[in-house]
Amino acid sequence: MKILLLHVSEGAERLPVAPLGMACVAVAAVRAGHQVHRLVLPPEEMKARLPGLLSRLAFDAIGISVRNIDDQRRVDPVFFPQQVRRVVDLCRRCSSAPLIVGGAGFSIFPQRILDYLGADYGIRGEGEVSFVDLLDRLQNHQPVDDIGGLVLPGRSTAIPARFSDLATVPLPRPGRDLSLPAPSADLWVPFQTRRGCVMDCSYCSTASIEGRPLRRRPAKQVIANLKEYVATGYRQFFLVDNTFNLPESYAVELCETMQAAGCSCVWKAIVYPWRMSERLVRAMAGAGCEEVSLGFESGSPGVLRRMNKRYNPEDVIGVSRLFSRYGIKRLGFLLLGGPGETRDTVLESLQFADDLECEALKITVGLRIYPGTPLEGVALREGVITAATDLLRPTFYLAPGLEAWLPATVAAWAAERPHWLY
Ligand code: B12
Repeated sequence: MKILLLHVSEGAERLPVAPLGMACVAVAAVRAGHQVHRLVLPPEEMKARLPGLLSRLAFDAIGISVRNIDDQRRVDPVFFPQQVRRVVDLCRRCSSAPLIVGGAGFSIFPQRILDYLGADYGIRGEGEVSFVDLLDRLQNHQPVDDIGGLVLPGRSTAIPARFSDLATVPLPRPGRDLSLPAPSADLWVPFQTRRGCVMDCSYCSTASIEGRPLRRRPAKQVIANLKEYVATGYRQFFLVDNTFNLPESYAVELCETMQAAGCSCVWKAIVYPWRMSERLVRAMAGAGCEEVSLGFESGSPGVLRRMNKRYNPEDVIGVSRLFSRYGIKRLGFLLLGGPGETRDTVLESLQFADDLECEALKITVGLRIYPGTPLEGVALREGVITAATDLLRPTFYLAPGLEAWLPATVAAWAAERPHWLY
């Protein structure tokens, strides 16, 4: 089949990231024998170029990747599906091909987005196997109803998402599968070594995107793929795994194999500040890790418990010191205003973050409420939302009594600390 894959990017002015999710789906479709065209453009350019492409080439199916719903800003958030809906409208005007939607943002709100966009099919969770399965069945005029993760318009029961053994899922290669700008100091190529997250942080949407069971890619495949990027000039990677350090045995194996293979690359990773040994941190430094996103979120034991975090502030201090000792920069994260937050716990967290002396700190005020999370339950019980609230529209939890005080207090602390981002 002749397939078009679309990803509406956010333009250069925002934080640009390469469309890894779409590339994963593209490489799977190509391997299955389909002919795949890809278009990754900001909204205005998409509007200008898509109609011409659709009239020149008759596509048999169009896939649309919906990565982001919003920018998670409580005040004046950007709502991205609006831009995607315009793209859907253009497709409808210029083509009769079925429209198939997937992606991280889509998987959080599958039915709602499918209906909002007016697309024909949706695939929740991993795209590789189910997308190809759907294409094959459409081509052969077979029923599609039992495809893993399939979402259909107006259908209330969704089929469970499919989660594969990653060893069997093809990896995108640079250029051919994942189009990237020329290498530069600002470009951090997204790279994934595992999927799933066994943690259950009260506000997190990851389970609906990647599922809970952790699936790892064999270290040998990871290294071989990294080397393909390095050979084409890309040496900086952003490891998009939710928690690079879990499980620790796999993280150590990856780092030691990378170092032994002489990958000559540098990378950043996201870590969960819990159960990190010196052996792992040493191995990360040896394998080229330059910076970690240290999502400690709070310095208050009570608030951490309400977030379902497994660590306490002492664990964070220990982990942070280890990174500092091995020369790995720490980008700390604070998430303020969740259930149980008070003025005292906010001040405790700000002081805690200050004492950690991370090289940079990102502060978010208010927690985005995602469906199916414990946070949604709290928000319902406290009357912050009702059963009728449309959570697709950026909706935030902010503990009572902090509305004006919290943003002003954070702004005042950040004003005196140029390495704090707020
Ligand atoms: C790593 C990460 C980042 C890194 C990216 C680094 C880099 N160089 O790429 C950084 C920190 C920079 C970042 C930034 C942002 N991020 Co982010 N990020 C993630 C994270 C943890 C992983 C994303 C990833 O690359 N996954 C790996 C790829 C392979 O998976 P995937 O994209 O989901 O694709 C699979 C499926 O979705 C599906 N699929 C994808 N496309 C398609 C298409 C079709 C047709 C089909 C059928 C299937 C399909 O198949 C793919 C393969 O299985 C996710 C959370 C998560 N667990 O997904 C959040 C996440 C995607 N980010 C999110 C957000 C909000 C953002 C920001 C807007 C934050 C901000 N305020 O700036 C920016 C946006 C940047 C941008 N320009 O897009 C949200 C999106 C939800 C929302 N509320 O909008 C998420 C879900 C986190 C969350 N809060 O829940 N992010």
